[in-house]
Amino acid sequence: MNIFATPHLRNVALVGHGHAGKTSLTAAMLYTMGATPRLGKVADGTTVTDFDEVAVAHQLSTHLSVARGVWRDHKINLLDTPGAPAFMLESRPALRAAETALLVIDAHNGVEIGTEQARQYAAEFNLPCFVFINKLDKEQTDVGACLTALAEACDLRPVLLQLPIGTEKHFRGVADVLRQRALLYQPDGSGTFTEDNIPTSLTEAVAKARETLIERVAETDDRLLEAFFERGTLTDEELFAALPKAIAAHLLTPVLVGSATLNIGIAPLLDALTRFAPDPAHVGGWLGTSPLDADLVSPRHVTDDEPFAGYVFKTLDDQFNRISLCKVVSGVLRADTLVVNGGRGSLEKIAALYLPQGKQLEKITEVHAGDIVALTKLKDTHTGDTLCDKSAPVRFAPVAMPEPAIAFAIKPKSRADEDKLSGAVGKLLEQDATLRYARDPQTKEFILSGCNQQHIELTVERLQKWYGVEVALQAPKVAYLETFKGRVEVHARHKKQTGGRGQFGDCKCVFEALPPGTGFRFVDKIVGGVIPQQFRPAVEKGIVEAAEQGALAGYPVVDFQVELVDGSYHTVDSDELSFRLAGRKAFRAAMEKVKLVLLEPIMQVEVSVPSEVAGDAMSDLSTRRGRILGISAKGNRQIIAAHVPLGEMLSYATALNSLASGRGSYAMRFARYDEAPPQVAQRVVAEAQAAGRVRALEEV
Ligand SMILES: Nc1nc2c(ncn2[C@@H]2O[C@H](COP(=O)(O)OP(=O)(O)OP(=O)(O)O)[C@@H](O)[C@H]2O)c(=O)[nH]1
Ligand SMILES: [Mg+2]
Repeated sequence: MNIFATPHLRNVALVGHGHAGKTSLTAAMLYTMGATPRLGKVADGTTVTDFDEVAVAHQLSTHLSVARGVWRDHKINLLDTPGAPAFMLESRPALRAAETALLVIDAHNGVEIGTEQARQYAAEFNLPCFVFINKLDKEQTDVGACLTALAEACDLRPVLLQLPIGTEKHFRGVADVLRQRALLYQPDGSGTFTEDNIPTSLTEAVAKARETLIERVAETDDRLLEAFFERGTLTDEELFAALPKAIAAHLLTPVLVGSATLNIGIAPLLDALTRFAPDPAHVGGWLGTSPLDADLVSPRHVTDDEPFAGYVFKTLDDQFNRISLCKVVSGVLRADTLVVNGGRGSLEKIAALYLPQGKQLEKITEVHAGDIVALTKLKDTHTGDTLCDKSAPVRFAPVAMPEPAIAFAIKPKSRADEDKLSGAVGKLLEQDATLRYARDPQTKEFILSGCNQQHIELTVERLQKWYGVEVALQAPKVAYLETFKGRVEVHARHKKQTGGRGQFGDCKCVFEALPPGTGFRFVDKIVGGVIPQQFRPAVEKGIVEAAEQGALAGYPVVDFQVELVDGSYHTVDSDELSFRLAGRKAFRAAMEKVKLVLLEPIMQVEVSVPSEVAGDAMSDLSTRRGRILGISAKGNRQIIAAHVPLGEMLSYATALNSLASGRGSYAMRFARYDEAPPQVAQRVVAEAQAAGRVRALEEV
């Protein structure tokens, strides 16, 4: 049975810090639900959700992945997401498609920066959280510390539904706070357990946890609070009825404990999700807009009774097919349906429907509101698009992704690699909404931008492994510019007499520097016909061409004005080319007479670090010639805003990583160009000369 109605669906996004055990937990849940014949292991590359070879090679998830199982008549869609900073943004579309965020915590490490980040994303998408404290078989675990940090750093109201039985290698089960029973597991990973009374060593702690739970639940509802004051407790019925409401209203966060790799505590987690987590209809509706008028709000309710609308939250490429993962927001979608792409207006034929199980697809005939479906062979539908019934078009806003923070130049290793590059990168861009690709018009380099160095490195690895394109990774050259100071008048003449018809162009121009950011301006001041009208634009063209390569270090020259004031021509020999060459000559002559200046790009940088290293981060920015604009506190972190030359930021990712012990992050964008200080200019000029980028002035 694969078709489930909305109330029997649960969409759960597993999110949290890298390495916390999300993929292992997904594997344990799938195995416990009987969806896989064996317990998949990250180390062996046998999990359902870490299927791609780059992820397996690095033992981390690189993109979101969906799998499902059935538990107590409910279908649970699990959206496993990456926690490494390079790929963590992938958890955003997963959270968009889910109704519950399952925060996975490493019991030894406690709440980490990725936990806080995942919590923030969950809040942004308005999702209630469940917490699974994983790895209780590890040494030095502290559930109490996790609860404190969940309350303080994550602003949650955690309530323990279970207590661990035993610690470290003696960890063998969980004590159920609600039912006051002990689940004692076989240590073989089979998930087999027996039920027993709570061990005496834990009875007091479990009784206390139950009291706290009852109090916390009572506090979420005035009527319950009254009953609680009257009777001093709540009935099980009251408790079970109130818990899901309190969770869905973000008033409480249930906390469960266990070990993914030992398969301990998984069945009770699945129980809790089916009993207490909201079904897709709980969110009420999705706010869409009319495709024809973005101001016209068009809400959709998560119910089979409304026309079909779905949101494509992820695109995968398994090298044969493009697979679009679609969240069915409203209506029922059946195979062999014609739908419309709400944003693009194009029609899409949905020939077949599939349920995703990692990379495997299983054909089905229909899906209901709230479910997740995989579609293949869509012609013109991309991540973030809406598909809908033709009779009721709608468009949901795509999940916002921040701009990339780091850029690298990639150099194809051979001609064949260069030919394949654009196509292959195009496919990667389709699958990774955080990647950007462009050709730098100035340096002619192919620029790949992403979240951090690891993101780019693994993308390059994927280019090679998936698409057979080999590229070398280089730090991008900084796009310097040139300008000059002052005003100068030059007279340039291009004359050539070689047998037959000669060439003649002659112009007098005034070059004058303009304020930064003004660009280039050409003013035609010719009076009478000393240069005929049709040749004057040729002078400008010659100057513009020559200005592409400055005399200082070969970078484009900007921010100046040229007045064409005088000149002469020859009735036979003058032509367009002659005046273009005269213009070039004028430019070069002018550059010999003025003071040349190198401009460097300045970036607006925002750095987020734990407060204790904020001082170090600021002095590091100063040594990078940064100007601190401000600093502000955000929880126990400091956000530093600064202007820093791009040339000083190329190795910043690595430096920040060691300075903040992996707990720092930064973003930057272009702010403006500034005059480079002499020592920088000298270095850049020397490098340009060594690389042969500066042409001799007389060479025209
Ligand atoms: N001891 C122990 N190790 C575990 C447990 N769960 C996961 N691990 C190990 O922790 C490591 C990381 O597990 P993953 O499941 O890949 O973690 P993840 O959260 O998916 O990591 P990312 O995808 O990179 O965010 C692997 O080596 C797992 O074998 C556990 O319960 N106990
Ligand atoms: Mg993972």
